[in-house]
Amino acid sequence: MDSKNKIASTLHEKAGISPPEILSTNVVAQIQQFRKKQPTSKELVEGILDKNITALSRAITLVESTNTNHLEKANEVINACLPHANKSVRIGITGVPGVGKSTFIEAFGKYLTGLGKKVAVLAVDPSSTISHGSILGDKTRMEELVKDKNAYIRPSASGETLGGVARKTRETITLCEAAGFDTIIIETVGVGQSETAVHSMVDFFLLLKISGAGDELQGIKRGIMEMADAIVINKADGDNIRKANLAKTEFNRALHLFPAKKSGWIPTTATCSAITHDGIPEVWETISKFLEQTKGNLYFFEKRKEQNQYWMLETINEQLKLHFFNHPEIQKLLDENKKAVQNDEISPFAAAQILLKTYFKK
Ligand SMILES: Nc1nc2c(ncn2[C@@H]2O[C@H](COP(=O)(O)OP(=O)(O)O)[C@@H](O)[C@H]2O)c(=O)[nH]1
Ligand SMILES: [Mg+2]
Repeated sequence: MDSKNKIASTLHEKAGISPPEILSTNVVAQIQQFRKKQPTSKELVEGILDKNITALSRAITLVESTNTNHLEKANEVINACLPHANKSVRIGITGVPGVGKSTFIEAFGKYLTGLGKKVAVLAVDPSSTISHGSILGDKTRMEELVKDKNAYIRPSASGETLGGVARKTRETITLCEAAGFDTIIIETVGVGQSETAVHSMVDFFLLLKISGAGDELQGIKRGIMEMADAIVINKADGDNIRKANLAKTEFNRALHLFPAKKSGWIPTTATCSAITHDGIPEVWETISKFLEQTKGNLYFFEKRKEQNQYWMLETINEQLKLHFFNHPEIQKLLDENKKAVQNDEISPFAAAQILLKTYFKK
């Protein structure tokens, strides 16, 4: 490398040497151009209603932004999209890592686009902020679906809290529906509280399982089984078919021990293989029956209304907390009071009062 290049490269920058002017003017021009290209909320809404995927992706990025200046614009877009949303079925899919969720969604999603449906796949995975990598793994499992022009796959929003990630996914559902997607699939990992959040934004909740060493029910969280509208034993292929059928019987027996659901729907069990596609059409058949029944008894619509109220309250909770904990004075006081509580210098309740009083005086 000659000496001229050395100076031009930021890697070899020496203290006291200002960067070559050409660099900074280029950057400024790029930023200016980028700013100019930022679409207005009206342009975004028009794009979404026009089924323009770039506009949809940009609007989702706006919704996911942690920049408070973007919040207002995001809300404008969502409000304008609301009247065009709602005409869809929202399906939640959960199961522990490795059970085959992504592979299942690839097979199921392709089956649905084959029926002429437009499928959006979203995820609620608060751990993705930490692990970063899981999204890439998922996209390689959904190779066919990624290429399908009637499918749209969006990885989980990242964020500090499950509440934040869940709210963003919930708003993304609205945007996808306005863009003409009629089947929304939301994947979540079978850890933490993310199932509860996803359950409160979907119409149908599907629990994926695999057959284990015989004691199928061990280690399964009661709450998750209670939420499930269907339990599907995946990987029912090859030598596994017999075991999968046994597991199905066991889950079926266990499901009968739960109280009847408000929807009037009796949860079903089935087996499938995301690899051979056996049992995949039957999953859709089950969901169709569920829709017919719950739309017939109006539960479907009531639940969506309830979910809307729930999300209003959740959003208030989340924003209040965020505002409180991001307050500079609170942040300072919080550290001090945490230490004081730890050292038994003040009771937790008294410390909380100091912080809350300071906050509400603002
Ligand atoms: N034999 C078999 N393997 C499967 C099936 N579904 C998924 N797998 C495999 O299980 C592993 C985990 O799948 P993945 O979709 O990434 O699971 P996720 O973590 O739940 O999303 C992968 O190696 C898949 O190829 C299936 O139906 N049968
Ligand atoms: Mg996965």
